Amino acid sequence: MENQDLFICIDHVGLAVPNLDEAIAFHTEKFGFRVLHREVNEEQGVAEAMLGTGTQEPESAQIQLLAPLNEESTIAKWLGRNGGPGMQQLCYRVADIDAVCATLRERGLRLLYPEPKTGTGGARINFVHPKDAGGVLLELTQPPATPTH
Ligand code: CMX
Repeated sequence: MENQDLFICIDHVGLAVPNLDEAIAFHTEKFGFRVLHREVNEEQGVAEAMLGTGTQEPESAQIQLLAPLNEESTIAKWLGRNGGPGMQQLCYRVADIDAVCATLRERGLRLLYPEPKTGTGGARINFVHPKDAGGVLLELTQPPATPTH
Protein backbone atom coordinates (compact mmCIF):
# COMPACT_ATOMS: atom_id res chain seq x y z
CA MET A 1 0.00 0.00 0.00
CA GLU A 2 1.06 3.58 -0.57
CA ASN A 3 1.63 5.59 2.62
CA GLN A 4 -1.26 7.97 1.91
CA ASP A 5 -3.67 5.01 1.72
CA LEU A 6 -2.82 3.51 5.13
CA PHE A 7 -4.91 5.51 7.63
CA ILE A 8 -8.09 7.57 7.27
CA CYS A 9 -7.98 9.43 10.59
CA ILE A 10 -7.75 9.05 14.35
CA ASP A 11 -10.88 7.04 15.20
CA HIS A 12 -10.65 7.17 18.99
CA VAL A 13 -8.46 7.32 22.05
CA GLY A 14 -9.09 4.57 24.59
CA LEU A 15 -9.06 5.32 28.31
CA ALA A 16 -8.88 2.46 30.78
CA VAL A 17 -11.21 3.04 33.73
CA PRO A 18 -12.11 0.90 36.74
CA ASN A 19 -15.85 1.68 36.64
CA LEU A 20 -17.70 2.48 33.41
CA ASP A 21 -20.72 4.27 34.91
CA GLU A 22 -18.55 6.48 37.09
CA ALA A 23 -16.29 7.35 34.16
CA ILE A 24 -19.30 8.17 31.95
CA ALA A 25 -20.68 10.43 34.68
CA PHE A 26 -17.34 12.22 34.96
CA HIS A 27 -16.89 12.79 31.23
CA THR A 28 -20.49 13.86 30.60
CA GLU A 29 -20.87 16.09 33.66
CA LYS A 30 -17.42 17.71 33.70
CA PHE A 31 -16.61 17.83 29.97
CA GLY A 32 -20.07 17.79 28.37
CA PHE A 33 -19.44 14.71 26.23
CA ARG A 34 -22.40 12.62 25.11
CA VAL A 35 -22.59 8.85 25.12
CA LEU A 36 -22.83 7.80 21.47
CA HIS A 37 -22.63 4.03 21.93
CA ARG A 38 -22.32 1.39 24.65
CA GLU A 39 -21.59 -2.32 24.48
CA VAL A 40 -20.03 -5.31 26.18
CA ASN A 41 -17.31 -7.14 24.24
CA GLU A 42 -16.81 -10.47 26.01
CA GLU A 43 -13.95 -11.54 23.75
CA GLN A 44 -11.98 -8.39 24.63
CA GLY A 45 -13.04 -8.58 28.30
CA VAL A 46 -14.45 -5.05 28.34
CA ALA A 47 -17.55 -2.99 28.97
CA GLU A 48 -17.15 0.10 26.82
CA ALA A 49 -18.70 3.41 25.87
CA MET A 50 -17.92 5.72 22.95
CA LEU A 51 -18.20 9.41 23.76
CA GLY A 52 -18.24 12.47 21.53
CA THR A 53 -19.38 16.05 21.44
CA GLY A 54 -22.49 15.09 19.49
CA THR A 55 -22.15 18.28 17.46
CA GLN A 56 -20.62 16.82 14.31
CA GLU A 57 -22.04 14.51 11.67
CA PRO A 58 -20.23 12.24 11.22
CA GLU A 59 -18.66 12.45 14.67
CA SER A 60 -14.89 12.95 14.51
CA ALA A 61 -12.36 11.33 16.86
CA GLN A 62 -14.11 9.85 19.88
CA ILE A 63 -13.22 8.93 23.44
CA GLN A 64 -13.55 5.23 24.27
CA LEU A 65 -14.01 4.34 27.93
CA LEU A 66 -12.88 0.78 28.65
CA ALA A 67 -13.73 -0.98 31.92
CA PRO A 68 -12.65 -4.54 32.73
CA LEU A 69 -15.29 -7.30 32.80
CA ASN A 70 -13.17 -9.46 35.10
CA GLU A 71 -9.71 -9.77 36.63
CA GLU A 72 -8.34 -11.58 33.56
CA SER A 73 -9.23 -8.63 31.32
CA THR A 74 -6.43 -6.81 29.52
CA ILE A 75 -7.86 -3.64 31.03
CA ALA A 76 -7.70 -5.02 34.59
CA LYS A 77 -4.05 -5.90 34.01
CA TRP A 78 -3.36 -2.46 32.56
CA LEU A 79 -5.07 -0.67 35.48
CA GLY A 80 -3.04 -2.71 37.94
CA ARG A 81 0.23 -1.94 36.20
CA ASN A 82 -0.60 1.74 35.72
CA GLY A 83 -1.87 2.19 39.26
CA GLY A 84 -5.18 3.68 38.08
CA PRO A 85 -7.01 5.02 35.04
CA GLY A 86 -5.25 6.47 32.00
CA MET A 87 -4.72 6.36 28.25
CA GLN A 88 -4.51 2.73 27.18
CA GLN A 89 -4.58 3.01 23.39
CA LEU A 90 -4.73 5.14 20.25
CA CYS A 91 -6.88 3.93 17.36
CA TYR A 92 -6.53 4.73 13.66
CA ARG A 93 -9.44 4.16 11.26
CA VAL A 94 -8.60 2.25 8.09
CA ALA A 95 -10.56 1.34 4.97
CA ASP A 96 -8.99 -2.08 4.34
CA ILE A 97 -7.58 -3.63 7.51
CA ASP A 98 -6.26 -6.73 5.75
CA ALA A 99 -4.18 -4.61 3.38
CA VAL A 100 -2.98 -2.31 6.18
CA CYS A 101 -1.95 -5.23 8.41
CA ALA A 102 -0.12 -6.87 5.51
CA THR A 103 1.74 -3.64 4.77
CA LEU A 104 2.71 -3.07 8.41
CA ARG A 105 3.89 -6.70 8.71
CA GLU A 106 6.02 -6.22 5.61
CA ARG A 107 7.53 -3.22 7.38
CA GLY A 108 8.50 -5.43 10.35
CA LEU A 109 5.79 -4.46 12.85
CA ARG A 110 4.11 -7.08 15.04
CA LEU A 111 0.32 -7.31 14.75
CA LEU A 112 -1.28 -8.96 17.80
CA TYR A 113 -3.78 -11.14 15.91
CA PRO A 114 -3.17 -13.28 12.81
CA GLU A 115 -6.62 -12.20 11.59
CA PRO A 116 -8.74 -9.20 12.67
CA LYS A 117 -11.17 -9.68 15.55
CA THR A 118 -14.48 -7.99 16.32
CA GLY A 119 -14.41 -4.59 18.01
CA THR A 120 -16.75 -1.69 18.69
CA GLY A 121 -19.98 -1.78 16.72
CA GLY A 122 -18.90 -4.86 14.76
CA ALA A 123 -15.75 -3.22 13.40
CA ARG A 124 -12.83 -5.42 12.33
CA ILE A 125 -9.86 -4.65 14.59
CA ASN A 126 -6.24 -5.52 15.15
CA PHE A 127 -3.42 -3.99 17.20
CA VAL A 128 0.21 -3.07 16.61
CA HIS A 129 2.26 -4.15 19.63
CA PRO A 130 3.16 -1.12 21.78
CA LYS A 131 6.84 -2.03 21.58
CA ASP A 132 6.64 -1.59 17.79
CA ALA A 133 4.61 1.64 17.91
CA GLY A 134 6.65 4.00 20.02
CA GLY A 135 5.35 2.74 23.36
CA VAL A 136 1.68 3.23 22.41
CA LEU A 137 -0.78 0.38 21.93
CA LEU A 138 -2.05 1.14 18.43
CA GLU A 139 -5.44 -0.19 17.38
CA LEU A 140 -6.54 -0.38 13.76
CA THR A 141 -10.27 -0.36 13.07
CA GLN A 142 -12.25 -0.91 9.92
CA PRO A 143 -15.84 0.17 10.57
CA PRO A 144 -18.49 -2.24 9.23
CA ALA A 145 -19.81 0.20 6.64
CA THR A 146 -16.43 0.85 5.11
CA PRO A 147 -16.09 -0.92 1.76
CA THR A 148 -12.95 -3.05 1.56
CA HIS A 149 -12.34 -2.54 -2.16
N1 CMX B 1 0.26 0.80 26.07
C1 CMX B 1 1.62 0.90 26.08
N2 CMX B 1 2.44 -0.10 26.52
C2 CMX B 1 1.84 -1.23 26.96
C3 CMX B 1 0.45 -1.40 26.96
C4 CMX B 1 -0.36 -0.32 26.50
N3 CMX B 1 -1.69 -0.40 26.49
N4 CMX B 1 0.17 -2.63 27.43
C5 CMX B 1 1.34 -3.22 27.72
N5 CMX B 1 2.34 -2.38 27.43
C6 CMX B 1 3.77 -2.64 27.62
C7 CMX B 1 4.08 -3.04 29.04
O1 CMX B 1 4.32 -1.92 29.83
C8 CMX B 1 5.31 -3.90 28.86
O2 CMX B 1 6.42 -3.05 28.80
P1 CMX B 1 7.80 -3.47 29.58
O3 CMX B 1 8.19 -4.80 28.99
O4 CMX B 1 8.74 -2.37 29.23
O5 CMX B 1 7.44 -3.55 31.03
C9 CMX B 1 5.11 -4.53 27.50
O6 CMX B 1 4.12 -3.73 26.82
C10 CMX B 1 4.61 -5.95 27.54
O7 CMX B 1 3.69 -6.02 28.56
P2 CMX B 1 3.09 -7.41 29.00
O8 CMX B 1 2.67 -7.31 30.42
O9 CMX B 1 3.99 -8.52 28.62
O10 CMX B 1 1.89 -7.55 28.05
P3 CMX B 1 0.41 -7.58 28.44
O11 CMX B 1 0.08 -8.95 28.91
O12 CMX B 1 0.01 -6.42 29.27
O13 CMX B 1 -0.22 -7.41 27.00
C11 CMX B 1 -0.83 -6.39 25.05
C12 CMX B 1 0.05 -6.26 26.27
C13 CMX B 1 -0.63 -5.13 24.22
C14 CMX B 1 -0.40 -7.61 24.25
C15 CMX B 1 -2.30 -6.52 25.53
O14 CMX B 1 -2.65 -5.36 26.23
C16 CMX B 1 -3.27 -6.72 24.41
O15 CMX B 1 -3.47 -7.83 23.93
N6 CMX B 1 -3.95 -5.63 23.95
C17 CMX B 1 -4.88 -5.70 22.84
C18 CMX B 1 -6.28 -5.97 23.27
C19 CMX B 1 -6.86 -4.87 24.11
O16 CMX B 1 -6.21 -3.91 24.49
N7 CMX B 1 -8.19 -5.02 24.38
C20 CMX B 1 -8.94 -4.04 25.15
C21 CMX B 1 -9.52 -2.98 24.26
C22 CMX B 1 -10.57 -3.53 23.32
C23 CMX B 1 -11.02 -2.54 22.27
O17 CMX B 1 -10.36 -1.53 22.05
O18 CMX B 1 -12.08 -2.80 21.62
